[in-house]
Amino acid sequence: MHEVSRVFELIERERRRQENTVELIASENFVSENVLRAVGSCLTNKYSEGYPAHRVSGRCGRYYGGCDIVDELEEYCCAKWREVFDTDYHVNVQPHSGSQANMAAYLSVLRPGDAILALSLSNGGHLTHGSSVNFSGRLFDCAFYEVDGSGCIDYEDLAAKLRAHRPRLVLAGASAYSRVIDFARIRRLIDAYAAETGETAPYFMVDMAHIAGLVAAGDHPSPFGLADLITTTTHKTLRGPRGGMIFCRPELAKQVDGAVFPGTQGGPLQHVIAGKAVAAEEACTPAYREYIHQVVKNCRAMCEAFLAMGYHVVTGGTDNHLFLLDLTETGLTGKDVQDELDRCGITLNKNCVPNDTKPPRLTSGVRIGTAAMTTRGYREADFVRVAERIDAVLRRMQREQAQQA
Ligand code: DSN
Repeated sequence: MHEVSRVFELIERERRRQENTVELIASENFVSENVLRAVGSCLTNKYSEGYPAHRVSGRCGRYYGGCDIVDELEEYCCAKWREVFDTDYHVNVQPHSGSQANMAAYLSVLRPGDAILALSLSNGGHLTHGSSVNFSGRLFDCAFYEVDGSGCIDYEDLAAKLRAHRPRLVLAGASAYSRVIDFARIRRLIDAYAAETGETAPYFMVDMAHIAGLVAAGDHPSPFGLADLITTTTHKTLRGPRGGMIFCRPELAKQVDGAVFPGTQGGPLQHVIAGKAVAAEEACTPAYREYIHQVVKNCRAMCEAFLAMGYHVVTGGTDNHLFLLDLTETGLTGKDVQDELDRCGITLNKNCVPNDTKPPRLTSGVRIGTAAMTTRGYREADFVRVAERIDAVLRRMQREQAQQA
């Protein structure tokens, strides 16, 4: 009993922290009461390894009794997500996270040792896109395309590296990139490469975890119809519970399902699948589309405020829900700024900027996102005020640094 009270005391403290801080972490959001109810429901008690029996013909169904209701729930969740993205792609809603979704997506079409081409982590990519310290870099032979001098994806570098590395899978997607990713252009580059070499085209995978909400609302070009495999998390701009999903062309359905279970996971989390289904219901509403439009408008307004105050923003602006402040000229590290803003009630994260000379534990930049505070009702003027508050903190830090020198 004592331990239980301690846990709820900590949850209450975290609830108050979330309520009383300005949340600018680009990958976070605040879920609805209904998502919380679903995730905290009795579904957490249920084991359901396998898939609804009739889902993929020839598959085994579930390995446990009592699954009729969760079968219906999982089918419903899949149908709603297809509706959100207006797609006939197959979807698997069982991945426990974005990393698990990526792992299963890779293993559905690749063998260990196969080559992958992805955006480098230091230029906005993700740990699971081939970093040497991650399973992806250890299992696969990874090469990376980079950004150009303005910080935008260098599509010519991508084309050159396709030829140099002959990957079996090309990955697009990022966790710190503020511009539109031209999925159609990457598709064309892959097809041109295949036509030129006479080889089978590499698989095209998109990890749309950050921008999935924008894709759903029509604020970012869709990868559906272009990519073979699409992974996402459900908790960022999609504003659902923490988790992952994989979409794929129907002909890859059996491989993807097998790579999730039994390939990389055991029992699915049906309480989280229920939360994902609620998030999908919410994402189908006009109110959600309005919300995402506002996220993008807020981000642009805040970014322009920083530019007007003389700050350097990577790529010079933003098209989505986030941007990167390059602090190099201030002499401050991303870590010091993150820590100081934490003390001031503003939460964000340090982030590498292109060609960063500082190590990842320090960095020369911070990443700023508007999804969470837009959920809290912030509009353009509120974000401009937050930018001014951050500016005041950064100026004070610079003064203090100059006095210490
Ligand atoms: N760690 C997440 C982010 O903050 O972008 C991505 O998984």
